[in-house]
Amino acid sequence: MFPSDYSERLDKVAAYIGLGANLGDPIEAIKSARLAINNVAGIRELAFSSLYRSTPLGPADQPDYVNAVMSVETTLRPLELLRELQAIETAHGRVRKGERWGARTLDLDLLLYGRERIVSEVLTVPHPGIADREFVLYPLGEIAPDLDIPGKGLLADLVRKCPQRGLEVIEHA
Ligand code: ROI
Repeated sequence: MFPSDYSERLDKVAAYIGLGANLGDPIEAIKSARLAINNVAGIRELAFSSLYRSTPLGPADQPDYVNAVMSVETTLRPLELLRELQAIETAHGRVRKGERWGARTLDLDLLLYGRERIVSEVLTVPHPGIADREFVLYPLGEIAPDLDIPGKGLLADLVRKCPQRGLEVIEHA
C-alpha cells in the first residue's frame, strides 16, 4: 500500500454508505451512526433515506433489520473512509467474529465511492451485494434515482428487477 492512500485528498467525492442493524435498538443505532458519520472530519452528509424494515438476508433465525442509505461528500480516500466506518461500528458494539451472515448491532457498508471500482483484500467497491439487495436498492433509489452504478447499470433498472421481500418504510426521511 502507498502512504498516499492515507493522506487527505483535496477533491470532493460523492460516496454512498449502507447502514444496517438488527440487535439491541436498531433504529437508535442507525440514527447514532448517522451523527457519528457527520462528526468525522472530511465527511459531509448530502442525503439520508427513510428508515426501512427488512427481512434478513441469510439465516432466517435472526430479527428483522433496520436499513437506510446515506450519501456523503468526502475528502477522505476509500480506505480512510472504510477505517472511519469500521471505528464507528466498533464504537456501537459491533464485534467481528468471522461469522458472515449473522446478526449485528451496526453494519456500515461502503457501497459506492464516486465512479471508482476497487477490488482489494479489504474493500470491494461497488459493494458486491449492491445490485440485488432490496434493502440497499430501494433506499438508494429514494436519494439518487438517476444513479448509474459502475459495472452494474442503471439503479432504476436494478430496482425494477429486485423483489421487495416485505421491505417497508418505518420512518420517512
Ligand atoms: N439482511 C438485511 N435485511 N439487512 C442487512 O443489512 C443485512 N446485512 C447483512 C446480512 C447478514 C447479509 N443480512 C442482512 O450483513
